[in-house]
Amino acid sequence: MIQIYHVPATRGVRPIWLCEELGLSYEILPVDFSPEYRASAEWRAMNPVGKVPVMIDTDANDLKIYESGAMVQYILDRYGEGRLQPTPGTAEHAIYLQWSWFAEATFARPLGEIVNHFREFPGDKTKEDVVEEMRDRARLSLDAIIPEIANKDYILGEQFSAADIMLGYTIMLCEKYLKETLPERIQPYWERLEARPAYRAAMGL
Ligand SMILES: N[C@@H](CCC(=O)N[C@@H](CS)C(=O)NCC(=O)O)C(=O)O
Repeated sequence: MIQIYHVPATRGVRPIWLCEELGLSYEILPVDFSPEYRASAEWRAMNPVGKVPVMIDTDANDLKIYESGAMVQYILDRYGEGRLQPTPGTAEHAIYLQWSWFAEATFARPLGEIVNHFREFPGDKTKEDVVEEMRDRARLSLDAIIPEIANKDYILGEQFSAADIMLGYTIMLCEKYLKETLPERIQPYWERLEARPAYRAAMGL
């Protein structure tokens, strides 16, 4: 059984969305998201940097993973039976990996900095120029996606893949943390993703 320690609408959405797409059973274990609990010895034993999500696979010696992208890749490789990713070692798979990593390492990073900034410098201490720089970086990542989805339904082509799950979560963050609506040319892609029953289930919608 895959267990996901999760806080609603946070990165645990990615492995949950994937389990829903693949029809795998999983269990959600709620986590107290307060800074105090995440700094506790109990939670640091689960995740040494105090973040969520954490995944345990009880069918694999209680294997524990605490990076959402690694969870997605593990679930695909162990339980996916070839679905939702190209064949490993091919050029298509390299592009799939690129977008999966891009989603978290490049695209989500400035959005995470916005969240951190508001937490560390609330109210009058907020440095608008820092936040705006992070918004610009996120906009640049959105711009990088636009030509890729111009003539296709999903990031790899006509087939939905787990790279769309990785990107979809980050686009959802843009909706929350950029002040403006998403660029018009991203909208059809995003509407396609957010309409998926598996996404809606993972978000509790
Ligand atoms: N790269 C990690 C990022 C995890 C992460 O930043 N999680 C957020 C919630 S979505 C969190 O726990 N934030 C609390 C904090 O950073 O203090 C992943 O993809 O799992």
